[in-house]
Amino acid sequence: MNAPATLPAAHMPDAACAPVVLPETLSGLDVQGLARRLATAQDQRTALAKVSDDHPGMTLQDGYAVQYALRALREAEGRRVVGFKIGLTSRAKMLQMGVSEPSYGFLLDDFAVPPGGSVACASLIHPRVEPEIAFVLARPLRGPGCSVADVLAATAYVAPAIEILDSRYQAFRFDLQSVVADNGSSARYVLGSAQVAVDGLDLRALGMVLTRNGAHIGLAAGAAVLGHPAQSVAMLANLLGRHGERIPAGSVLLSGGATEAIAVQPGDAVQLRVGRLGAVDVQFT
Ligand code: OOG
Ligand code: MG
Repeated sequence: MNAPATLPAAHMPDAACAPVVLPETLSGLDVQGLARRLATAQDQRTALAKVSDDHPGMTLQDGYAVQYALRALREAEGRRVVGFKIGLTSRAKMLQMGVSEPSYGFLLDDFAVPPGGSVACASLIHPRVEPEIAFVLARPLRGPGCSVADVLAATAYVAPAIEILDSRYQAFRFDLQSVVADNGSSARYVLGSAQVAVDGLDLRALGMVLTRNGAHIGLAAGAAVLGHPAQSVAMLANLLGRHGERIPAGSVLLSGGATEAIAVQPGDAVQLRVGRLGAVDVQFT
């Protein structure tokens, strides 16, 4: 594995500047109330009806207004944003969730699970795992106008990653505006210890093999994610750029599940192998 020459301190991005996203149809009071409702659902592990049930006119921008309010609540608790995830970037995921557009969310410092670590199912509502390719940035990225080449040039390294989702909505049922409000079902992630530079690596052709207790539960190639996982990161930078936000150096970026997400339960041992990036494991108790 060709280790990159200089590595940023992972999980220590330089100062992020969270914008305020104004709602379109919701009142400021609604936005704060929904953000608190979602934070409480997460803290108390109780599933809610999707937020658009009570606000049928709410738009995607309203969803992001709630997500940014949720982020402000978490930051006020002393938690730090260490990166972002983009989701619903593969056909498999769009079909599974009935949503046809990518969306992004933030990753907090305490979402990170060490490779080989364990996650208590009781700490979550109904966890699912996804096979992903993670990017860690050496340099900041700012949309609009970010391309695959810009992403690859700004990347310190890539690593295999298992994202652990946990929708705060009953039965993982939602529409795009509701899942965006719920921070894209973000809960935990496990980054493999491989730190592979992208030079000479064709991310599209990397095989991704997800197993649970030794049995195959997902098979894909990097190209399952928008044709190229770096395309997905470019889209993330461009979507964030719309809200005036840049992605700081050192950020961890999850490019999206390459297969359907799979439900897990106590006793499950999950492994993801990604071509030359090696393997990452997580246990559920
Ligand atoms: C929404 C999050 C999707 C991905 O990688 O596609 C996601 C969900 O399916 O709950 O993280
Ligand atoms: Mg994901």
